[in-house]
Amino acid sequence: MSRTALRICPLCEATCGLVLTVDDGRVTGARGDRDDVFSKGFICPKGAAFGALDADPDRLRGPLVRVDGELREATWAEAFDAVAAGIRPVVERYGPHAVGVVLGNPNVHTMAGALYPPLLIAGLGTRSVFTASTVDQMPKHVSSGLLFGDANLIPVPDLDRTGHLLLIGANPLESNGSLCTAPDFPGRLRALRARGGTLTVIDPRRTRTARLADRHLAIRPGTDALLLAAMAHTLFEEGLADLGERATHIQGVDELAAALDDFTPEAVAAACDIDAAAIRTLTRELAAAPTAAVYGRIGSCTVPHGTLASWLVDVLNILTGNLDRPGGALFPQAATDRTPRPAGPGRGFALGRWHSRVRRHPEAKGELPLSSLAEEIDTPTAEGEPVRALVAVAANPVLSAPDGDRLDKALGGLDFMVSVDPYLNETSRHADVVLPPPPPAQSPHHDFAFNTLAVRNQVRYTRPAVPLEPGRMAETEILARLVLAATGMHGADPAAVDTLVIDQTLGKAVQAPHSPVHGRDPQELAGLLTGENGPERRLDMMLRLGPYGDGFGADRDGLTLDRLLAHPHGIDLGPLRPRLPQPLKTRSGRVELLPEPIAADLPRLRAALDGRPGGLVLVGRRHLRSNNSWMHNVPALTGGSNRCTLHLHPEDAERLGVENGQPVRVKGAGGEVTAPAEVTDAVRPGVVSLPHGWGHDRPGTRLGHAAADPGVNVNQLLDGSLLDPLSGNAVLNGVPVELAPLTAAAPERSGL
Ligand SMILES: Nc1nc2c(c(=O)[nH]1)N[C@H]1C(S)=C(S)[C@@H](COP(=O)(O)OP(=O)(O)OC[C@H]3O[C@@H](n4cnc5c(=O)[nH]c(N)nc54)[C@H](O)[C@@H]3O)O[C@H]1N2
Ligand SMILES: Nc1nc2c(c(=O)[nH]1)N[C@H]1C(S)=C(S)[C@@H](COP(=O)(O)OP(=O)(O)OC[C@H]3O[C@@H](n4cnc5c(=O)[nH]c(N)nc54)[C@H](O)[C@@H]3O)O[C@H]1N2
Ligand code: SF4
Ligand SMILES: [Mo]
Repeated sequence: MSRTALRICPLCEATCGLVLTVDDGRVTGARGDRDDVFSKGFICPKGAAFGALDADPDRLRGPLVRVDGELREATWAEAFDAVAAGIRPVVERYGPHAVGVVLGNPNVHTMAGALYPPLLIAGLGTRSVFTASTVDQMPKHVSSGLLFGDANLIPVPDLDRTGHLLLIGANPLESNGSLCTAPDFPGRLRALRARGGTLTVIDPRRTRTARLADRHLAIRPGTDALLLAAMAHTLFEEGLADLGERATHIQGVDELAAALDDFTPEAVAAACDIDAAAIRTLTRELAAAPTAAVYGRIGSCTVPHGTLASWLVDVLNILTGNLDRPGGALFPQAATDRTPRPAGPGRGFALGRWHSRVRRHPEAKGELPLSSLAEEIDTPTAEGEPVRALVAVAANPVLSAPDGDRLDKALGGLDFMVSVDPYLNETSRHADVVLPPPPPAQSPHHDFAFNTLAVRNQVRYTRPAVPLEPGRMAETEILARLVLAATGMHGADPAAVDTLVIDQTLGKAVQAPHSPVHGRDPQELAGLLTGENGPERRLDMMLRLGPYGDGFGADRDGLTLDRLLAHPHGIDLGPLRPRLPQPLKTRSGRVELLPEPIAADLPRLRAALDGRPGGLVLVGRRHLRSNNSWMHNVPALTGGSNRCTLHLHPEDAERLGVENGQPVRVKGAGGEVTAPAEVTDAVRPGVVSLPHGWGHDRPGTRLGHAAADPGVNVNQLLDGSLLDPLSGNAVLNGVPVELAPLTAAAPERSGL
């Protein structure tokens, strides 16, 4: 029997609505949902391969528990018994910080990942928290925390209305966008150009996005903060700064102008390898555009001045009057956001409330750098305990983080490790217990994270497209049981976890004067919640307390889970709207343009003015049919141009005597890898590029297809010491490397 079912795609940040074809409980096809209020039918090759990914025979079907050194199939009860028995003694003997928590990227793509990890961390009381954010966007969180008082308040370019987009270190034609949720990002960029707008791309590679642009500047990697500082400087120098209507909500303009005094276009030109005249033109165009948005992503974050670059992106939006105005960069308002409180001073954003044990890295947003995970496990110090037990949820840091070999070894030395992961891969192979979530078709979906970053306010929820197979456990239940097992409540009813959250949240809401439920009885409110299970009741609660909610009856037309379920293609909540000053949580209640930690980091940027790196530097790249480390096991998504090759410019190839296809040894501070050369002028001279997430040749994994063409782990070139100091984010781009061509017959065949 063939039927269709709706499912929001969880495979990248674009969150497209899909129509799945289901035959006998198996997904046999996927197409874009033309009625989806947001994606309107768009689909990419990854979404189209949803069925193949869902049905990957290498997905684990049940839990694994290590017995006598070997992972064996076990019952769920045995698996959670083993988790409790593994974690509790470590907490009791060494304290909570000896238990590390590692959260990977797919947590932002599942409901479970949004709802339970915060409870796990709070319940354990551990400060040993590491996530994919510190190999990704932590600089943006820190800059938003400092500017706006809220690390999660990130302005998003108003793609559909802007007249001018300056796109820095992002390649949405391959990535489909990031920190800017926009189904059919490519189509939206084409529409920008079609309506007479301008697209400028800053990227050391001539990417597919750059080819679409009016102008592409191939900057020297790692120097964007200098370029952006020079643009801000030019706005002041040429009298082009104009804060517009929001000026009353912004402080620190004069101090900012003084702080950027040295960063003239002429001063930065050599380091960036961009003409001073071009920088001035870029700036004048940005200032002259009727509306404009500056947007930076991976290439602007994962660099030595990631926080400064992220800050300067918004500084430019602010100085050109484009922050918080239609066509500029605005703050989305998601349906599950907290009830908006009245505008006014907040608690501000603190950095470095505690530090990592070994190298004293400051925490940011409650996290320590993922780059320091290995040393926090393998290096004893006089003070504090090493991490001895690890909970990894949807994380593959052996491939995603610097120096995978060291981490691989460190994980092998843990007292206990549990992985919540569908695959036995480079990281989960070290676990003593592996808890596999069901495939995506069997999971419900709502985008808690990405709706706060979407270019249009909208809300969608899809129930599981296919019922849970026998023997499967929903990921929400897996994580609820994991929370109980890890926090000394092993065996309690997992529904109690949701009940506890609901009671606490409603208890607080009724006390908040600005809440629509102020003064009501929390038990009565809890009784009003609908939903088939705990996670659905929590979603209902968040929707009803949220900015569009019914306030539990206060607004009859407001949002509830029932109303959302009656709209299976979602509910459109309109274009992004100006919101200042309401969401600001700085101590001043205003946008603080020159926060102290930023000012204190500017001398480091000034020192970079003299930088003229002579040697080769490495940057990354993404391929449309791939996603980080976990989609190389699907035949439909591999092959063709999706290969782990080393891009290098013809001039560099000639100088080094490298021919197309020849194996090349790449050496970095953390190690070396060998990959075949792909000579292409898409990279600028002096820059080589390797994609990440490859290196599937370790023993003990169960990734049949990926292991057949494993590629190499680019992060082995890093030793984990290069960080953006304010955010603890790893430097993954602009990393110095050396090349040595090998003859095809050389023994080093890894990655070929
Ligand atoms: N050199 C270099 N390194 C990089 C990057 C780069 O650009 N260059 N990019 C960085 C970025 S942006 C990121 S976000 C990180 C990603 O780093 P990670 O999050 O560590 O890696 P992923 O490959 O996204 O997947 C993590 C794990 O999630 C599992 N998984 C997939 N679906 C689910 C699910 O539904 N539930 C659960 N529980 N698990 C699931 C996968 O099997 C995989 O083991 O990598 C970073 N590393
Ligand atoms: N197909 C696919 N889609 C994905 C992913 C994937 O792995 N594959 N990963 C997802 C994840 S987790 C994320 S975070 C997003 C990332 O989304 P994007 O940020 O759009 O990702 P990239 O395609 O890596 O684009 C980064 C660009 O920065 C450039 N770059 C490198 N160094 C510098 C520099 O110093 N300065 C400048 N200006 N540019 C530089 C690189 O050449 C590259 O083109 O993509 C998401 N979507
Ligand atoms: S663009 Fe992203 S969300 Fe849309 S179909 Fe492709 S992978 Fe899925
Ligand atoms: Mo990411």
